[in-house]
Amino acid sequence: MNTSDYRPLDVQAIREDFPIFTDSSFAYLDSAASTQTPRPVVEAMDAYYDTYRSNIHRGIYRISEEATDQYEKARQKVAQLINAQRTSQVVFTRNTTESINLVAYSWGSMNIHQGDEIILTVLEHHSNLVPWQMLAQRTGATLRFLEITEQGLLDFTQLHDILSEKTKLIAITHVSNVLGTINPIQSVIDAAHAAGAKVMVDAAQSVPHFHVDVQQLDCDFLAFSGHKMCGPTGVGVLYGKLELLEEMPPFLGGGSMIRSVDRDISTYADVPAKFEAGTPSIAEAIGLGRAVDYITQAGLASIHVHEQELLKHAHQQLQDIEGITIYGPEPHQKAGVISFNLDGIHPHDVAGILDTYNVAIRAGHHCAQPLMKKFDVIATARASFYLYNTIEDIDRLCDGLRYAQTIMIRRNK
Ligand code: C6P
Repeated sequence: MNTSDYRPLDVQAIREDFPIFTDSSFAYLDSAASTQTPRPVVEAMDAYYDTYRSNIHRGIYRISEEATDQYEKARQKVAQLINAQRTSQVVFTRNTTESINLVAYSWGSMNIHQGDEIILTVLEHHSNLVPWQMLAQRTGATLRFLEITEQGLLDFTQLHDILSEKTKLIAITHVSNVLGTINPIQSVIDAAHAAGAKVMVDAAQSVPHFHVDVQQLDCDFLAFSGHKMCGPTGVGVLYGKLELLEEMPPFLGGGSMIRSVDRDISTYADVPAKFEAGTPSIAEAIGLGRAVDYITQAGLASIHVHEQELLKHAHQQLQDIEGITIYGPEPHQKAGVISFNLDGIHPHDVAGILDTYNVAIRAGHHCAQPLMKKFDVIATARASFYLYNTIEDIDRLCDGLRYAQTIMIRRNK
């Protein structure tokens, strides 16, 4: 883990940037679903709407040039964040889901054929599963799955059994959104490349939380969402190796993605424009650029260390609650997510009662139904952390869980 920019976070100062935390008793513990937005990000988008709102890449006038400039600067910031070699390797999409679908349709239609194999893991979010199922159904390819150990760690030893010359792609999440497990993706990428396969990394839960360096990893594709890293909804990122993006056909056709258009045929723009058909999410991309500044100023290593402290405290405190089952590995093997269940109380009831206690968590299958089946549960409760969370938030969660237990015992009498 790169710790070069580590310094302790000033969490109280950070919280002041988020108007929602004016209510200091509000414990927002659902950042894995979507984070809160700091004022500087909202202000950057307001500045676009108030002072230079216009379309990009087409206007020959001042405010349109300003909008184009800010949009492209946001791309540069994202490229720097993940250490992409070139800015053009960053494609703006709507979210992680769209980025993965883009690869499944575009790269998949050229490179996946009958009899080919795609390796996934049982930890995948539906966004990194369903697009590959659809591709397999279209092409006659087969999906193979890496399982996990009882502790919720990837069973890496299996990879060598299922990796073969038939494997064309491994699609793997960097961090599980349910268990928080940090997967050993460097080893997976190295093994995949040795076998001639490409790797798509779902980085929705990693890029916001610690340094991710695409050149060091040597991954072929990587996807993440702006709304999970203090940015707005409606903008996401696809990173790809340039030679792959260049040979891939477009995903959506329309304006902005063409070089020239005739009645029967068109030629296409260079990457990334080839993959950005139509008017993009301009304000949102600008907001994402500001969000990248925001989390970079806080320091990705600082965010990671802070989340580790919260996780350790949460594990210690939650373990003391009677009838609790915690899913997933030890804090040092995961990012800021903790899933659990309380004996005899449905996780939806847990979340509902916690809401009355001013604590927001997520409950459900977390768009990871195969993983729920693996643990033989239909749902879990999940608390997830980010740079603005405090030890007090976790203590409030634990108090709220005890409160939920007393209420349910009373109700069931
Ligand atoms: N997980 C959660 O509460 P989108 O919706 O496209 O921005 O992100 C999809 C996605 C893909 N991969 C992982 C690992 C994810 O965690 C998510 C989103 C949210 O866990 C919403 S279901």
